[in-house]
Amino acid sequence: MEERKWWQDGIVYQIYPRSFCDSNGDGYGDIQGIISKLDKLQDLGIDAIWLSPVYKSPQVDNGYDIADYKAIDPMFGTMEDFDRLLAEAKARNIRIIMDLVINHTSDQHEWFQRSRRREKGYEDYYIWADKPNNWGGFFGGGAWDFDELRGQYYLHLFAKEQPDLNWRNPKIMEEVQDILRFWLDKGVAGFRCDVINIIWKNDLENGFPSPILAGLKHYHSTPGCHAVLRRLRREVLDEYDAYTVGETVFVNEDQGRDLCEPHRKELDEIFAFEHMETEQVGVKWFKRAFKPEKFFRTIAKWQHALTWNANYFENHDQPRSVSRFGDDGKYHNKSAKMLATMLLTLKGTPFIYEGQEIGMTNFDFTSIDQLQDVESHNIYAIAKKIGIPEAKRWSMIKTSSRDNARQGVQWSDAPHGGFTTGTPWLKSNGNYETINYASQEKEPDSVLNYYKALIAFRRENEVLRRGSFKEKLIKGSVFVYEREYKGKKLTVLLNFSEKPQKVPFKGHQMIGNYEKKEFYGVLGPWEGAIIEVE
Ligand code: ISL
Repeated sequence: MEERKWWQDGIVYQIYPRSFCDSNGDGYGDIQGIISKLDKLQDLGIDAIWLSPVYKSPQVDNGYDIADYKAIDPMFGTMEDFDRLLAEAKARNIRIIMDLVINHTSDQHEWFQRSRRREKGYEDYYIWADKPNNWGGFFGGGAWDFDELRGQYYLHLFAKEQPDLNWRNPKIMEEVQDILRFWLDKGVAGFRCDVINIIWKNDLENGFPSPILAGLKHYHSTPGCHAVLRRLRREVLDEYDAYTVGETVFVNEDQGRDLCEPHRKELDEIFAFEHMETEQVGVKWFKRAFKPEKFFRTIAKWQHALTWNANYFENHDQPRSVSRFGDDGKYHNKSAKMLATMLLTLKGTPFIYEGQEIGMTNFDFTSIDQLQDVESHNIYAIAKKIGIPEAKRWSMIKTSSRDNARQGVQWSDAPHGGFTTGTPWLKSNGNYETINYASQEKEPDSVLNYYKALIAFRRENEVLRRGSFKEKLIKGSVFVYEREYKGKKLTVLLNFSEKPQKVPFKGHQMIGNYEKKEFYGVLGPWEGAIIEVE
């Protein structure tokens, strides 16, 4: 009997806590809010929650700047709340996966404060230099800032309040192992590892001059990083049979394989980015029209590249998939369901991002002041500085800002979609009266009920959970693939357009977003169907 892990049969649901559900009316989502919705998540049929950071943080990057890895930020609640969440989730067979951010900390972390003061033992916790190199940061601009107190520059690949840890210092390995044990002893199931393939810097040489991430080569998927991952796994994670999924930026298939193929004993899964970048021209701020065919080819390539995939179309950094790959107007319902059909039928673990299961859409902001994201504001300012006209700047932000996915989850048609009874930290989306959880629970034909049906279908269907993947047709807006397990087969047919499409397949429909028993060879607008080919 081949050994199966829970995550090979399971579905993961990502919660971005500050936007999920506010229980106390302060405008920010919190842990009690999450607990109050666990029944709904159980009903949806998920197996695990990946919790974006809830640790103590000054929230410059919404918690991805951690000031204390072993404390809960008061904004989200207390450690008692967290323990209760774990227990309540467990009672519903839902695991909790924590977000592990170990490339950097907050500048308010005690380690950084001590390092600035050159306190004994802490001098080398971060990457200090007398002279900065030419590396650029992920949020635009340079990657170094001067610290007056220490009289040296420090490296920060993200916001200036997020100094990079110095993994060459063996103390960092010790500290992180201790943090892992702290959470694993509580009973968490594993970790989603933030920008994990850039933690180890080979050297601090200048990178080839480039406006985008000069220096990447010097810290991208380095041997040092692989060594760290192997040690974390061997020395801690395996002891708890813990699960890891790495957020691995800019990886090609070879680099991806090296990070997560089983024999490497590093990560269990990776979030590759290539399928999320097919409309990009260099960086996400410059986009061309979405071409489904390119998207399908990229997905198919990665399905073959890895033994096991982490499949996602959304997260807290990406625009909403129905607005991006589907049609959030006339075909909102159909296209959101079609995307669900794809997400839940690819080989690998499906990741659903909060609100995706009701087809939440991109934001409806009208000015930059309504946005909060540090990255959006940085990029907007840089674009202004280099003379990009206002209209273009705004369209860059509109299509690509991370705040597209960060508006409060729309639970009902109450003010602010029922996300909060107070003033939400980020303006709520005006479409909550038509797109919300409560009404979709009642509506048999809703996106939500389709997710539930598909998830239930998948749970009972080992071909979907375990089968191989083979593309059968990739043409224009049509994607057809076959899954096969122990001689049993099924075929998934998708139409990424509102134009009907003829396809050379017929058969009995098992499930789909158009109600029918037989599939006769024509895909309707935004149709997604799973059939047994005759
Ligand atoms: O936003 C992005 C993708 O379009 C990236 O540049 C993103 O910053 C990168 O994927 C890293 O993301 C992760 O680490 C960041 C944090 O801001 C993101 O929210 C997190 O997912 C720094 O911790």
